[in-house]
Amino acid sequence: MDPFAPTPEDRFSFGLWTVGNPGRDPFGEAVRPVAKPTHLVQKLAECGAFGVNLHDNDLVPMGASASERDLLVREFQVALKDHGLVVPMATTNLFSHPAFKDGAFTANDPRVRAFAVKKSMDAIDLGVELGAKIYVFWGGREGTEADACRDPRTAVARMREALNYLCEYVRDQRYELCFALEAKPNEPRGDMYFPTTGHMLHLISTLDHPEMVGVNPEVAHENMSGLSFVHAVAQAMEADKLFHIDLNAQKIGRYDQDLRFGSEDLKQAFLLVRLLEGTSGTPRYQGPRHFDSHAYRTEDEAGVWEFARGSMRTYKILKARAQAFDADKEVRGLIAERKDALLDPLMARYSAANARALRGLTHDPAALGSAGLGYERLDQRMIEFLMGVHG
Ligand code: GLT
Ligand code: MN
Ligand code: MN
Repeated sequence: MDPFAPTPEDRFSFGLWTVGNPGRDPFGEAVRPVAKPTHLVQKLAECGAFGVNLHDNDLVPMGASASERDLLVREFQVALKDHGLVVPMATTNLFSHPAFKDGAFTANDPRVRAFAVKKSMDAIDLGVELGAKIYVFWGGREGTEADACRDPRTAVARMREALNYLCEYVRDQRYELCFALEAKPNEPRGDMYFPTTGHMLHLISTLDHPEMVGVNPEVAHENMSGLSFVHAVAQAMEADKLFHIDLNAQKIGRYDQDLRFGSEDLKQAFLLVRLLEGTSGTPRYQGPRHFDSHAYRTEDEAGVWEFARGSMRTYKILKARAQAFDADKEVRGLIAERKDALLDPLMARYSAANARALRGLTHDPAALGSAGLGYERLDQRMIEFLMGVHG
């Protein structure tokens, strides 16, 4: 049996908009036909994914009548059942329609904000009907080019107001649903509000129901800012706020590339999988492993499924490499946590007595600064595990 073949326990998911991406970009037309959602469900199941995620309009076009909507939803549900796929996450498209050109929840026109909240309530109903337990908010148009158009503090307040409103809606409906906020620094807007996962984490702490809301960090988005994605994810995990994750790849400083997971910066991808899978003994991330990326524009449909299989395969190979790395005796020795019977209790918490005792100690900064830490050795060993030399 292929040890890297995906299983439902891996919890791999793709968006309809990812494997359904026809390859359109700002400079060129679609290169692949637009596939039907039911076809994508069938093909994803064949590839070994467990879940499929969607925006409201990936399934139900804007302006569809109630009966058209119901028919599309029924067809989709039959396909899910026939092929054994679930919908772990759903989201609203609040960025494609011209109505959202000035933002959705933060737009200056109250009618746009009202429409965005109504569209979100409808999309939440749809997501819940399909079984989604996680609802993502990516504010694709929440930002500016002409920044004088509003005080940025107003944008923050409007975003909070909309999220509070929608949390109350979910509670009122007694839905079992949590929200995950996705940050991005720029593109499609010149500057976007809440540009990083850290910004989102703070916003969450100011909401009426912070317990319902977490984050959905995306590799490419944090990378676009030149920041460490692994650190952002770790901070979210430490705060129990990693509700969802968007896996892909990205070269730093470029446009949003949404490349196949692991196809760039393998070291970061390795450290990320190690963190998510808890191979060093830390708590494991329990949510879906969602791939928010698409096949190269050079590909036909066969290339799309090659891309999907490759994403999952790379994840599983990296997981095996991380397990081998963390089981290595030398590595364990190099990263073993040092305990200090005197200092640890003294430093655990401030008290006047502890501070006095700390002041009474003699420190030898020269000795502290002179010893090497062995991190060259550690990092090289990691690279060798990553390249498959050991384990
Ligand atoms: C869009 C965006 C992604 C978001 C999706 C969810 S839509 O493809 O680039 O990062 O996660 O709204
Ligand atoms: Mn994303
Ligand atoms: Mn992206």
